[in-house]
Parts: sequence; structure tokens; C-alpha cells
Amino acid sequence: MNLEPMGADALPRYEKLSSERVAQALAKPTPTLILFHARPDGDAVGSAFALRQLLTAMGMPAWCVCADEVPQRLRFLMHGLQESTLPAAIPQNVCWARVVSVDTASPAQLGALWETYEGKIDMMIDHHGTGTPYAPNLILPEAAACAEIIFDLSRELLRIGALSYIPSGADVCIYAGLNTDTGSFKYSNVTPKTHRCAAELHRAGVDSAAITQKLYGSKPYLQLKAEGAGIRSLTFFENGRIAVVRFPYALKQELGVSDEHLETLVDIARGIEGVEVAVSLRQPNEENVFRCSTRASGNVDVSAVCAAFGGGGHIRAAGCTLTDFASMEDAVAAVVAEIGKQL
Ligand SMILES: [Mn+2]
Repeated sequence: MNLEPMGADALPRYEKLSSERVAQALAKPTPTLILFHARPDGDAVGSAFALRQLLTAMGMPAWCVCADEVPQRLRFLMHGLQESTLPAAIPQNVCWARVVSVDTASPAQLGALWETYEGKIDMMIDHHGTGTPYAPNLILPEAAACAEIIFDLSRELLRIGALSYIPSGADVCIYAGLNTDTGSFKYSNVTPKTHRCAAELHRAGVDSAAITQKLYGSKPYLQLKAEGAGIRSLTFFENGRIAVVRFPYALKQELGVSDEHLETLVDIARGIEGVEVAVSLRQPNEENVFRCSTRASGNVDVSAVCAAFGGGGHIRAAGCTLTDFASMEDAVAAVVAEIGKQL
């Protein structure tokens, strides 16, 4: 599916919700579908499956849905509650009266789900500073992870008596979301509050070392192969301040790697001395559609760079999908030029 980038007035303005109101709404017994963004990361999966367990603990049916399956390394966050997150797996014997999305800033991030759920989403819970809101929303850009917002909601649900306890599996999911979106508490989005959440989760019994081991302790050999090829593809611009990794479809085919093995490439490029902006361009199939991930360690606002191509994200971590270029090199040139405006 190819969603056109939307202008600021393409969608109506939606109501801003407070945490308290969202907690009260969630406490109303309603069978709930929880949507999260395509090509899910630890925060998307963690936030969705934490919320699922909170709703279940309040006695409601809840089900997590995504345009893609959860990658193997994150499947422990599903706690065996679902075999699949694809729409085809949604139980048909329940009347799903409510739809909530988590960690998803724009319709395009929902991928194929948008066609089904456009106009049917009751509430979005998110932490991205830039995006295109598509439902009444609780968006807190100061939260390091969407899971940090879910943490607050869980404690608010406990405080108002809607929950009698917080399932330990929900805390594991919240911790994993915090951990992944902060690069294990290394990025500039970490605040005193992030550490307080982590400390409270630790105190509540979350085994942080075990979760970190599951998230980062080992990687598939195919990912290592992908990283090797990605490093060989590196080129630099603006005297080494911009690093670009390319992963064309032919290379994916040749190495037998899949998209989930390519997610670390941009962070490798970011780790190079002198690099202020790292870019990874991937070609998921033979079409001239390029997925672009960006990371900044200097003063460049990559969410603005990606917004120029219809994407978005955070100041130091953002993404977009490039559809208007005849070749990967043309796409690289356009992204580098856009970054250059800020250097
Ligand atoms: Mn997130």
C-alpha cells in the first residue's frame, strides 16, 4: 500500500486527552483491539502487550493487531497470549467495540491496517513529537517510550481501583519498551522519570538483566551477515558528518536475510566517530520503494528531514518511506540534500 503524505489539514483535529481521562476510559469494560505500527520494535510490541494484559486483568477481552508479525527476538513479549498479530488472527467470535493504537504517530505507520481501521480508531496513545494524529489522543513527546505512558496508565488504573494488581507480564513488557526506545537507557530521551519508572519496575520484580539479555544478548547469524554487508556499503558525505548505509533488494536476496535483520544498520552507522547523522536505506522488494531510517547524534532534527518525505518520528530518530525516486542513488541524494539544509 502506498499512502500519500498528508498535509496538516488532510485530517480533522482530534481531541487531546489527559492521562486520567484515558485511564477512566480504559477502565470501562469494552472488548478492545490494540493496534501498533508495522515493522514493530520493542516499544510497539511492549506497549501493545502490556496494555493487553492490563485490560485482561480488568476482565476485558483484548487482542493485539499489527500489519506485520512480531520479529522472533521480541516474541517473548507476547507471553504466548497470541500465536499471531496479523489481522487474520483476530478472533471473530468477539464484538470488538473499541480500537486503541499505541506507539503509532501517523496513518502510514499502521501500514495495511489503515485501510480497515480508518475512522474506527477510538484513541491513540503515543510519544512521537511529529506525526499526523488520526484519533482522539494522548501524545506525550517528553515520554522516552510509549511504554512510559503505559506505565503511568497502569499505576493510575491501580490508584482508581480499576485494577487490583498489575500483571508481572505487563511490567516486563513496559520495561522492554523503555529499554529498547532508549537504547538501554543511553539516548538523550532518557529523563529522571524514565529512570524512576525503571526503578519502580525493578522493585516490582522485573528481572532487568534477563530482559536485556533477551533483547540484546545474542543475535541471529543472518543479522551479523547483514551488518557486514551494510558496513561495506557505507559512504560518507559532508566531510564524514553524514553516513549512509544501503541495502538493495538484490543484496537481501543474495544473503538470504529478511527485513528484521536490517534494523541495526542505522545504529552501526551512527556509532562511527564524527558522524552526526546516520541514514539507512533499505529496499524491501524489487519496487523502487525505499525505507529510510535516520539517527542523529548532533543538532540535526531528523524528524524534520523525514517529514519532508512524508514521514516523522523523534528529533534524533525518525523514518520515512521514499516512493518518488527512480533509483536508490537518487533517493540517497535527496535525503542527503535535505540533511544538508541543517548542517
Ligand atoms: Mn516508541
